[in-house]
Amino acid sequence: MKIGITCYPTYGGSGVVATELGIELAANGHEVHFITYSQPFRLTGREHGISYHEVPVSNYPLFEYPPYDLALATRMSEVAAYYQLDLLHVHYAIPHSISAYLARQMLAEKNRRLPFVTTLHGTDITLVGLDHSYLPITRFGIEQSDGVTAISNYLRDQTVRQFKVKREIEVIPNFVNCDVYTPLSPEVREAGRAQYAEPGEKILIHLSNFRPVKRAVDAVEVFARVVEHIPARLLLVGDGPDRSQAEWLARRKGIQERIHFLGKQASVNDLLPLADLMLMPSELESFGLVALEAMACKVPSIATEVGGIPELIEDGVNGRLFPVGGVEAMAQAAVDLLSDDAKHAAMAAAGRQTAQQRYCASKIIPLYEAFYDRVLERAGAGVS
Ligand code: GMT
Repeated sequence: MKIGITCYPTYGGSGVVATELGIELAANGHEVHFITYSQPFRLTGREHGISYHEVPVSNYPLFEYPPYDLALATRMSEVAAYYQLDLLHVHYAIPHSISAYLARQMLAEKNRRLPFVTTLHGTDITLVGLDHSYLPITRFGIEQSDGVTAISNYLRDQTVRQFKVKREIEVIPNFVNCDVYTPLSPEVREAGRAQYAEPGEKILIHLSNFRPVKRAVDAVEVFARVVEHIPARLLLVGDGPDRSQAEWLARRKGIQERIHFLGKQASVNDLLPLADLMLMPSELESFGLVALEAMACKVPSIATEVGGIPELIEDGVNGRLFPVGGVEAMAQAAVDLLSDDAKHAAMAAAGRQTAQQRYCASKIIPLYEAFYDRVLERAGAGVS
């Protein structure tokens, strides 16, 4: 198939999923065209079977707000026509499903069909879509899509309940390439850990876009309690609005020397397996992709019992779950786990098993391919 993919290409889970999906689809022989405002950060631009088409947004003095959605729709329709795309797959409902809808209408004028699939990721529904000004258009984008998927049962149920959406939404969970996200050999791991920690110290990691919903500050709170009992370091990966508050708290607690702020990182498959524990204290996660990536690397998570996380993490088996803000309990659990090698090893192994058995790319990508087939069949478009 020839598939156009649109996503937010910068830091964020939906962009990561969209990019990894494109990489996997290209590896399966499909032709993939990314149509985004900048190159997705996990792409090098030289991957076989993948092309990147930038969306230029003109800015005239008259435009106080440059019309990105329209520029995107135009580029989508151009790329679809030039490269004979079979379908578009947009990640994150707003504004991508609306731009895709416009592109589909533009091509229909020329008697060309361009079905589009929308994948819902989370904040497009739970935050943005529920903002009153965006709700009707988000619902419209969902209803008009030729196929809709959600990344967890939680998100599907929320969408149906909050948006009163009538159409069918298929759950296709997020995935991880278990060959890329995998434990390192002991030698490589030790060498990598030595960059950040002294021998005998534990390494905790938090990875996010540092938006308030991620509660990165709670990760620092948990870590501050852990280091009272165990020699440890914290890797904070990513950047965003709450980073300076996290830095300020680290200094106030006098633990700044123990925390490495690594900023945005293009690839994390070499960082995650260096850690002993992932901290994901989010206010809400529709899925919690970083926890899955960590699990595949045999790094258990201390996470919150919210949204779709319980679909991924079974408390006490392949990770630990706590109420939002429960930093004392999270720290206690972290100390328990880091002090008990056998318990830690069992949880790490269970996490890897969960990733392999339920979320490996090799299991999930065929679900997308089958979904595309059904959408194309319904749209009567035929695959070129
Ligand atoms: O909140 C984010 O990190 C960004 C957001 C996105 O769409 O870019 O993430 C959502 O999608 C991820 C990938 O599907 C999920 O793993 C996250 O759980 C989800 N975030 C929330 O629901 C808050």
